[in-house]
Amino acid sequence: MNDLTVVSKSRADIPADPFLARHLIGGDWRESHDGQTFERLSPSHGTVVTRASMGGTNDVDAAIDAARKAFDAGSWSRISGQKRATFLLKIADLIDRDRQRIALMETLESGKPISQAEAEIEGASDLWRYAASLARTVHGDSHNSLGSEFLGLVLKEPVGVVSIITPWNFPFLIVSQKLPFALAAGCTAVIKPSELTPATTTILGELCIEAGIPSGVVNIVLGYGDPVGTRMTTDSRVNMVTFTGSTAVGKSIVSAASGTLKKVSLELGGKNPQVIFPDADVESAVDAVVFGVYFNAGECCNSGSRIIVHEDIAEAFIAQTVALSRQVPFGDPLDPSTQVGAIITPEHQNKIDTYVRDAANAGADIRLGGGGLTVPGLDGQFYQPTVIANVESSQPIAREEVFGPVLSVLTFRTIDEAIALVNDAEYGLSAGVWSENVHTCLEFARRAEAGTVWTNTWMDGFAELPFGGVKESGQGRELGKYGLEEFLEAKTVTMRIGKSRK
Ligand code: TXE
Repeated sequence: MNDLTVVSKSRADIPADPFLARHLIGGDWRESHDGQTFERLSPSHGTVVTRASMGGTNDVDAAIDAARKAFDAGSWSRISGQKRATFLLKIADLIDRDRQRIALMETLESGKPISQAEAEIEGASDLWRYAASLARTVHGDSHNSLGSEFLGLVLKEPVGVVSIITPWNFPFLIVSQKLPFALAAGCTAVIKPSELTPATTTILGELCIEAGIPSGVVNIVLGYGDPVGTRMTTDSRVNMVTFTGSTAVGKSIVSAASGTLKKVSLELGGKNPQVIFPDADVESAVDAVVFGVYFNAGECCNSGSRIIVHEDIAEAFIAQTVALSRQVPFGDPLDPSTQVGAIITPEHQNKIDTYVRDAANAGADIRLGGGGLTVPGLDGQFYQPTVIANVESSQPIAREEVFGPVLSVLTFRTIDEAIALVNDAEYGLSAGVWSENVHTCLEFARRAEAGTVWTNTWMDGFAELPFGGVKESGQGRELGKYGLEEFLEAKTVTMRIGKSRK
């Protein structure tokens, strides 16, 4: 069992009845047109925790229709930023009020530790507050250097109806990285959460209604990528799709949306490197590496799963990482001490294990973990914290998103070699550098192909700072003023002063 710190105590927090999730369409809670439903089993406790309406094309069509009508009527798009901000602030307060209920459902559906779910909900309400502040900043430019006969105005207008498609790893946070920014811009929305985690987005819909958001501004359709997601990307009444999920589905969304040339914003996967130079504060680096790879059981686009450590300190670094990994409380997600919870589905657990087996067969050296584990008293899937050394950059475990608590370790000798390894990747979401030399950090930050570079830290995020990737990690940015800009179009108004003499 590798001497892991296993938390097996199961608490009796699971509600007796499953959460009932329905579609939110035009301000009404609706069953599916054809009455179909689906269930979500808790990945840690094996009980049905949610029963949800399963959307079909009729349901999506109705939701898009409601969002389109609300946008065109101007009940949201044409009110002042100050009024929109008031609604967003109210929703933030309601999220705070209900944070325990939301966090519990997030944990029950996703298997993440309850402490991490609580932090996620807190982070989400902060995003709603930040987006409220942006709602009052929407403005364009004026150009009075066009000669005395002309004045130019650039107006910023809402894109229109936005389809929001989200994954299961941070359901509440990710919808909050998109929806409040779209609303701040004046857009209306149709949202589809992952079929694995429909509950907390439904709760968010309840809070939007309670806050008094006009009917049709926020719509939710539950169900699968096909047909719900595909319809949301092809319908001509939708102006933009914002998606977080796998690179494969991201690519299919780009081609599906191209039929109507919708704007598409994508936050996709990552295989994020952290380079540890010999002059690094190794204790802090080990601490951050262990946090960065096991957080959310590694089911995290920002997982720091690819360590590139200088060969002089590699063995000591690996030994310390393994020792600290053994102490990470792992098991029952409902226990407040747990830091690594369950894996989202049995299929995903198998996928993680296949990556690890294949790496071992290719000669990599498993220093810790390397398999699933039954946690006493629980009925779900758990994967042991795993550390793998002697990994080559060409191997799938070093290039592909494992999305599990699995750390791959590579080594380097020179900064050029380290940066070549960092950039030898299809992905480009985030990268990290550990060194006490500011010149090394800055050189790394300039040369790493990534949307975010962390220096001497990992995974700190702020509402003010943009987030997104380059290469196959996506396009567009969330958060910060850039997150608002995604949902705005520039309109040029050219005004002639005096009579036209053409
Ligand atoms: O994601 P999908 P999955 C990565 C991670 C993971 C892998 C698979 O590597 O192992 O993706 O996860 C909806 N048109 N990430 O299968 O399928 C789907 O219903 C429109 C990275 O769960 O991409 C869900 O709502 N929508 C990641 C959402 O897309 C479609 C987060 C994401 O599902 C669709 C999650 C279609 N054709 C997984 N097909 C990150 N960036 O953090 C599916 N969907």
